Amino acid sequence: MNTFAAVDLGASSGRVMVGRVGPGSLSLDAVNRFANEPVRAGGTLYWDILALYRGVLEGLRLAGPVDGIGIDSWAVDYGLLDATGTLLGNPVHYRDTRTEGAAAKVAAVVGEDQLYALTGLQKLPFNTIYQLVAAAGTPQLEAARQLLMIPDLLAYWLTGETGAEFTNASTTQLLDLGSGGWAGELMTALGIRPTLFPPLRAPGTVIGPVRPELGIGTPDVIAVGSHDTASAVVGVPAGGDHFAYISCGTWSLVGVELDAPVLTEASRLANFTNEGGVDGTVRYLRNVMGLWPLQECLREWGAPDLPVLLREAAAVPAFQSVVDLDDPVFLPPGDMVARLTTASGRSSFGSPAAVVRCILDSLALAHRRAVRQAQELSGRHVDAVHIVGGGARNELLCQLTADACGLPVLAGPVEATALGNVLVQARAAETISGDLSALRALLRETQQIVRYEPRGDAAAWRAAERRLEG
Ligand code: ADP
Ligand code: LRH
Repeated sequence: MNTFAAVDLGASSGRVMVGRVGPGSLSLDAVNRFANEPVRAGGTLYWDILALYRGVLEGLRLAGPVDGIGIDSWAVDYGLLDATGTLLGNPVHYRDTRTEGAAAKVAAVVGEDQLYALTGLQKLPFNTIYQLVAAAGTPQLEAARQLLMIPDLLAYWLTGETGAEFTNASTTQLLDLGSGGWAGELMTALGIRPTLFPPLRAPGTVIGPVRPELGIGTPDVIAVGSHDTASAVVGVPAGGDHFAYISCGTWSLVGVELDAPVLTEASRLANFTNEGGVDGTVRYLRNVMGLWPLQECLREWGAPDLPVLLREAAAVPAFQSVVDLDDPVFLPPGDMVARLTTASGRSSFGSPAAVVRCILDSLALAHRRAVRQAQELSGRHVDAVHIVGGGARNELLCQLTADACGLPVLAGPVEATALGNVLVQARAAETISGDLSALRALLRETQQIVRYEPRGDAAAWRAAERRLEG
């Protein structure tokens, strides 16, 4: 039996978890959970990276002696280091508006079809490529000597070692899908210095021991699927390959796992992405707005009790309002109820429960569309949908997703990301062995999974979808 610490930073909260792993056994306990609260200062939205690092250090202290540490976080964001290795300012939040207009600047240099052929990535306004183009010419970027993605930055502070873990690097839109290396020519064409990017490292490689002066022992930090969604997909307890997954938290990442990318024009136009997965897999998926609108409404309402609100929402009649959650109007923080009201065409929702019902009906519809498109575009037929992440606790959403997709939903684990993180460490440390299907078999043996059968109201979902496309 070995013990591994998983540092998992989501957009809504961070946590340090301890996984105990042996052949045939796997358990996970939270040792520290902390809020992830972005800060707006001087008109820019930042991550509070030092508060997150403090939460990580406290968690690692509480975890006690471990055999390894793995770090994952949300994608696309980065910190810049100067020539002395000092962080140049706070990392900017991907929901900051600085990237407005950056996509047009990139498109003037490289066509969107060319960019898709090279990188395989969906066009999200906040991809690292657009953030760097938006930051061009700033003194900060001029002074930068190294760019580290968020998990790589934390690993650097823990070990002194720099590098770029592959799965998260694949979300920058600066990685060449064909060669698997940095797309140097693309960077140069866009005025981004290729020397900013450290060498790539694969999940499962040892980054280095923790620096003794941190006072938490000297366990190895091990590269995992450091993009949280890559670790979440490892943590999907599926048998076989005929499954779709929804990694459901702040975002819903909806897709299938493939051996090779899909780079067709139809795929590009549907905005499906080919992100790098663990063990050379491709995470063929689409970003759906997820529980972000709900999180923002809860913030606006002063954090009411979510389970109570969800029970009330379950009693609200279905489809009173549906909105297109793919609309970028929902991306920035603030005024979420007003934006939902406008999009719904109503003058008001009447109650928070009605707002929540609108979000969940709409999210289930978006899940339905993405699961269907993932199958059509990839040719992979699926016979079940796995929901992992915090959204797996939302019974109403799981049931609505089963109904909308006309497929069974298997919900859980809630902490799939931390489990995927722990499993990749445990395999690297040779505590366990096997391919992804062996790791998933261990999850099925040890983790609680709740099954939701689709209820037979397919016509109502088709009608709601038509109303939305309308
Ligand atoms: P992220 O990694 O993006 O921060 P998580 O996977 O931690 O997100 O999921 C957070 C979401 O989980 C919240 O937005 C909330 O909607 C949902 N959630 C958390 N607790 C509950 C609960 N008790 N019942 C239903 N949903 C919950
Ligand atoms: C989910 C996630 C997602 C990215 C987004 C920025 O936490 O990593 O996969 O697209 O954050």
